[in-house]
Amino acid sequence: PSLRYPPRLNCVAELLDRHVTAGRGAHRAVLGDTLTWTYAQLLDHVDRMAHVLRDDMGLVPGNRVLLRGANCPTMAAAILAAFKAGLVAVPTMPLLRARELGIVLDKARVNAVLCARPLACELEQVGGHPPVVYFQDPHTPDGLEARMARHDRPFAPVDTAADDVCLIAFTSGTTGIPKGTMHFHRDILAICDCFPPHVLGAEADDVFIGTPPLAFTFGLGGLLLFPMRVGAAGVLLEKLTPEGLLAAIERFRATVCFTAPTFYRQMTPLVSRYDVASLRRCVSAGEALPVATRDAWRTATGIEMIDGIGATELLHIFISASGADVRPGATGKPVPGYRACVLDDDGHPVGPGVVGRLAVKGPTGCRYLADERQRDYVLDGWNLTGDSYEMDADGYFHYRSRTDDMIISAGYNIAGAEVEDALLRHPAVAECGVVGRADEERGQIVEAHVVLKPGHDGTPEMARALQEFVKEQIAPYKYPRAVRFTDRLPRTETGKLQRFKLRQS
Ligand code: 3UK
Repeated sequence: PSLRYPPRLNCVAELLDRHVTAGRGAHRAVLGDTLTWTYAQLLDHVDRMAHVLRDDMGLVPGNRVLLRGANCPTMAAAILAAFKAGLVAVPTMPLLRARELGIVLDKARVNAVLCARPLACELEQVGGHPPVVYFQDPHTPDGLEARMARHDRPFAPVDTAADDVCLIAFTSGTTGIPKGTMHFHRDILAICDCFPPHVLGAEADDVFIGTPPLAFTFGLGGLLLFPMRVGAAGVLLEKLTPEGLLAAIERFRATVCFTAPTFYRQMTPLVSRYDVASLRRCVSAGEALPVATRDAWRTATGIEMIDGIGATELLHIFISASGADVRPGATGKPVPGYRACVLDDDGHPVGPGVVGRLAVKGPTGCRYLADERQRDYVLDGWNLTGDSYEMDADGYFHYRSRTDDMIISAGYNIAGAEVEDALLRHPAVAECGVVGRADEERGQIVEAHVVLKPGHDGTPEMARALQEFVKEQIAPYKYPRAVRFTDRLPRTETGKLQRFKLRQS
């Protein structure tokens, strides 16, 4: 891909204004539960909001504005308005608690907040927070909607540099406190010019849909930036259930879906009740995609899923399957524009068939806020994502585990994902998570936490059956010596298994 951008660049001019200027203003841009905005209408909302941010709230380029809201067209417009006004958007996950919000406000040195009224409560518990304007609050005279009504002039994109920061994205943090990562205007376009054209073949008549919040860069790219880059439409819905997403795919005739493996698993048994024939591409990210999940989805829909590994630090997906080039069990190959290799503990590249640390280089990269461990993530311009990977002889990259989640039992390295993959093939298993539990004799033992499908009981016989089942499929020493049944697994808002909680349970 050509990733050359002019030195002065405001990404919103390219993603939004350009379409209206080129006569595509009447094309649908964002689709919500109750409202649809064309590109022209989205532009109008973004410009009014940008005026509020600058003229009413007195924000100047470089200021940081924290954004809080569930996925909806207004939240999308708020992010774009911040970019357009030369501000730094700091979107936050809707479920963040007051304590975490306080950390984000503090770390990102936020100057002002735009917050959806239904999410006001946690914010109000943070002492000394910056000034707030609420949206989804049409009857309050100083709410965002009332303020927007008073501005009807166009807003010219602020003349930002291509490498001015426009976004601080916080990691979802499966452990510990959230880390802030900075991204530039050109990064926003670069992710749109790598994955979507090469892997999705995205075009203007596509309709993108999915679950990840806009505050998670998986959702920001997949549901807003990618469709806008090609003049397509993005569906933004709050709090989707598996049934809700299937119904929405049918209702909006969605063509490209973005969600996490667990959500695909939950949708699979329900698919036949909906018409999802419009779907063309299904992207899975956030954690490894088990072969059993891929197979079940293909059987139910006829669609070969696209697995992609992305990271907040790199903004979006950098290794994935591409079109028909899918190797089940592998994530795929570097997305055009990116390079990847596997390193040993001393930082030297290893050859095919050897497990090591994944390193990635490309147009986007990790820039933590000043106080973070930049040195741990970036080495010589290579990003170390914290994942253990293995490349095969054909150049496909196979995920093994998070580097610090590798289970070491009686001297063997065991990747939890491989055991999970085996368990998920069993007809009684709905969800599972495999972790290492401290063991006096073996150092660690493999422990499986299993959610059974309805109609199955977590009896000792079932536990033994699952153990035997795993032994038949993978090297027997990897079988879970402990099996615990549970009703649900601890997951983040982005669908990631919280392994540390399983280890503590
Ligand atoms: C893990 C995967 C195996 C991996 C993300 C797409 O997940 C995203 O960002 P986060 O910062 O987490 C990054 C870490 O998550 N991971 C993600 N995808 C996969 N592991 N297979 C996968 N397909 O450990 C990675 O280092 O929350 C995903 C786009 C944007 C994103 N921010």
